Amino acid sequence: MIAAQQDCPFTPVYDNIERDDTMTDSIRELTILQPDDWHIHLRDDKALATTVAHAAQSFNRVICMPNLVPPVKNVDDAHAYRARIIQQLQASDLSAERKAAFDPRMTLYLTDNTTANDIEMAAKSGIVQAVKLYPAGATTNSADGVTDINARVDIFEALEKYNLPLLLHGEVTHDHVDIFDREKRFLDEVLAQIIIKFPTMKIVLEHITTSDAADFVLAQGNQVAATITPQHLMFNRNHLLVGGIKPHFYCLPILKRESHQKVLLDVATSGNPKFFLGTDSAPHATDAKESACGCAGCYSASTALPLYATAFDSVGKIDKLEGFASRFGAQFYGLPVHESTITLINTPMQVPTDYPYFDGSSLTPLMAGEMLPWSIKA
Ligand code: OTD
Ligand code: ZN
Ligand code: ZN
Repeated sequence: MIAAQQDCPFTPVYDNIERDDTMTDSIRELTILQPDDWHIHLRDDKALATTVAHAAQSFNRVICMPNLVPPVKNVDDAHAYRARIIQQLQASDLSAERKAAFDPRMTLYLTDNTTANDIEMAAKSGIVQAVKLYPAGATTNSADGVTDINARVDIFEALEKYNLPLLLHGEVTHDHVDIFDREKRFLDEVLAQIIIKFPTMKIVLEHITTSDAADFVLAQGNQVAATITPQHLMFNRNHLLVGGIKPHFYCLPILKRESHQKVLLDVATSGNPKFFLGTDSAPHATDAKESACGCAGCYSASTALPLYATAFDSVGKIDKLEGFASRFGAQFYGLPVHESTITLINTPMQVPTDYPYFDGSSLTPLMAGEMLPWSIKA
C-alpha cells in the first residue's frame, strides 16, 4: 500500500534544512544517558504487544497518554492499565535489563466529572505523573475531554496544591477556527488566562507546532515547558501535501509551515531545558491511515532516537540531544536522570516499511522505508 511513495515526490527531510557541518563531522558516535519519552500513546490490549516492546527498546520512563476507549479517568484505571502494559513487557522478548528499566508513568484524562479528590489520589498514587487535558474533540479519542476549561478551576487548584503537572493538548476546537490557527488561538484565548489565575501550576504544552507556542513557552516562568515530536522537527505541511497527500504525515496538531518548523528546531536544539522529548507516537493500523478519512497520528516509537538525532544533526547540534532527550524532562518532573546510557552511531539505517500489528493488520512508521543517517548501536 505504501508503494504510493515511489510515485510520490518525496523530499528527504534533511534536504530542506541548511546544514551546518562544522561540529558534527568529527562525531561518529554519541553516547547519551538513557532517554525518556514524556508523551506516548501505547494504546491497549492487543496493540500493547507491538507498542510496549518498541518503546521499551530505547526509553526507560514513558508518560502514557490516557486516551483509551474508555479513557483512564482515575487511579484505579491507571493501576489496571499499567498492569496490562507490564504484562506485555514481561511477555516481550526484550532483555531482562530492558524489562527492569522500563517504567511506564501514568496520566489521568481530565473530564467534566473529574473531582479534586481524583487529583489528590493521583498525586499520592506513586504511578500517576500528570493529568492530561484534551479540549473535547481536539484529537483522537478526545470526545470525553473537557467542554469548558474555565469551569475546571477546582481541578487547577488541586493540581497546584499537589504539584501535579497539567499536560495540555493546546488547540481550540471551534468548527470556524482554521486548523492551522488552532494552537495559537488556544494560547491567546485560553492558556494565557489560566496561567494568570494559576501562576504556580506546572504545565506542559504538549507537541508544540508553531513559533507562537515556542515564544509563549519562552515568555513564561520555569513552571511552563513543552514537548516536541520528531515529525514537527523534521517536516512541514509541504511534506504532507505537496505532490499528493501523505497520510503518514497527518497528525494533530497538524504540521505547519516551514518557518515554524525552523523555530521548533532552534528551540529544541538550543539547550533550553523548557523543551524536551515527547514523541507523541500514536499508532493507527496502516489501512486506517491510508483511507478516505484517515486517522491522525504518526508512529515513531521504534525509531524515535535516530529520528531526533537526524533532526539535531541537520542543524549541527547533535551535542544538544542528551539534554533534550535525557535530562530536561526528568528535571521538569523532579525525577532523577538515569545512570545507564545508549549509544547512537552515525551509520545509516533503513526504517522498516511496516510492522505487524494486531489481528493481522500492519503499522506504518514515520518515514517508512526511508534511510536515516543515525542508528542505535547494537
Ligand atoms: N495526535 N493522534 C493521536 C494523538 C495525538 O494530539 C495527540 O496527542 C492519537 O492517535 O491518539 C494525533 O495525531
Ligand atoms: Zn494532543
Ligand atoms: Zn499525543
